[in-house]
Amino acid sequence: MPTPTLSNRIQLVQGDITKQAVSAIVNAANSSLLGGGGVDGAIHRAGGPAILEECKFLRARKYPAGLPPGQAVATTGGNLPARYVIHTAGPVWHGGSQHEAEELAACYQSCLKIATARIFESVAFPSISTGIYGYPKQEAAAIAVREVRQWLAAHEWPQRVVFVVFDEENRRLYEEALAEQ
Ligand code: AR6
Repeated sequence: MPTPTLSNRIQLVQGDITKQAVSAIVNAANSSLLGGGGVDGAIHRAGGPAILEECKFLRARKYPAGLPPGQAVATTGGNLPARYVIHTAGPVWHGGSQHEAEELAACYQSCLKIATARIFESVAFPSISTGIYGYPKQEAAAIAVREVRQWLAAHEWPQRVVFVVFDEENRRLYEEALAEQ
């Protein structure tokens, strides 16, 4: 079989991340790990109570002060088509001077690190921080694409990354970021 090129290993899909049949989907969570709105709410609704149970356990045992910024942790995918959920808490946008870009990049790296260590075949990412947390979408897309490309160039696993965008604007911005760099 020919070696897949980097661009073959990255896909862009517009739709609902909870429907993705991948090894793991990433949740744009918050440090409490106890659920919320946006994609976090959608994942817990679709995945059922097993995800929240594991999140509560992790919160109590491993992260009593909350999941630190830029870190990630995996749980079951419950009833989702994806076997696992990787939870990460993106930065809240405060204008860009409070290390938001570094923190967002760290989120992507931490999720990918878990995927590599656990030999996940495929991972789907939402556009972390670009909803309720208010991160400018164009900058966030550029960081997402840059971090995933760098990681895949250096690691065999995950073999495939899917960017799942919800809205038309993000779809266009990711298309541009993927075409550009
Ligand atoms: N599939 C894919 N993308 C989605 C979906 C979905 N089902 N639903 C929303 N998006 P957000 P944040 C997109 O607000 O900005 C929660 O309360 C959405 O259009 O979900 O990181 C958490 O608990 C946007 O582009 O996450 C935190 O408190 C992107 O997902 C806080 O929100 C992220 O939007 C995190 O805020």
